[in-house]
Amino acid sequence: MSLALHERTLIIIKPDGVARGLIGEIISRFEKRGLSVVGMKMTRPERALAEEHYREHLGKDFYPPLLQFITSGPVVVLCLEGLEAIRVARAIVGPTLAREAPSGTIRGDLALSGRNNLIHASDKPDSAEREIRLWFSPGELLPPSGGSGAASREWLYSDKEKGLNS
Ligand code: 3AN
Repeated sequence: MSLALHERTLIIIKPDGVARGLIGEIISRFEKRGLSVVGMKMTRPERALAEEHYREHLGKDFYPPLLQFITSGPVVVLCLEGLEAIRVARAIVGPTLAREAPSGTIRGDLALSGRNNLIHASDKPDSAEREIRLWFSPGELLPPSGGSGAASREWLYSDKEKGLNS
C-alpha cells in the first residue's frame, strides 16, 4: 500500500480560537509536528458556506447554535499536507468534547467546551477533499511539497515513507 505523503486536510480555527488569541499557538502545534501549511486565510464565513460545511449535522439539535457560532466572527482556515495528515491532525486536535480531551491535544490543553472547542479538522479523505474545495479555490493552494517546512521534509520521513527505496 502506498503511503499518502501528500494527503491534505482542512483545519478551521474557529471564532473562539481567533478571539482568544490562539492562532499562533494552534498553527505552531501542527507545524512543529511536521504538517506543512499549503493554504491559509482569515475570513468571516457566510451563512451559506457554514451550512454547506456542516451539512451532515442538518437536523441535529446543536446545528442552529453551531451555525450561529461558526459565523459569529473571523476564522482562520488552513490546508495542511503531510503523511496521513487527516489522522495526524485529528489526533493533535483531540476529541469533540474538550473537557474529556487528553492533555497534550489542542482541545485538552486549551479548551473545556463541546461547541467552543477551537478547531475543526476533516475526519476522512472524502470530507477533506470536499471541505478543501469548499473553502479554497485551486489558485489559493500551493503545489505538493511546496508548503511551509518544505526544507525539513528530508528529515521528517524515511526513504520508504517518501516512496523511495526501502
Ligand atoms: P469534530 O469537530 O470533533 O469533528 P463533529 O464534526 O462531530 O466534531 O461536530 C462538529 C461540531 O459540532 C463540533 N466541533 C462541535 O462544535 C459541534 N458539536 C458536535 N456534537 C455536539 C454536541 N453533542 N453538542 C454541541 N455541539 C456539538
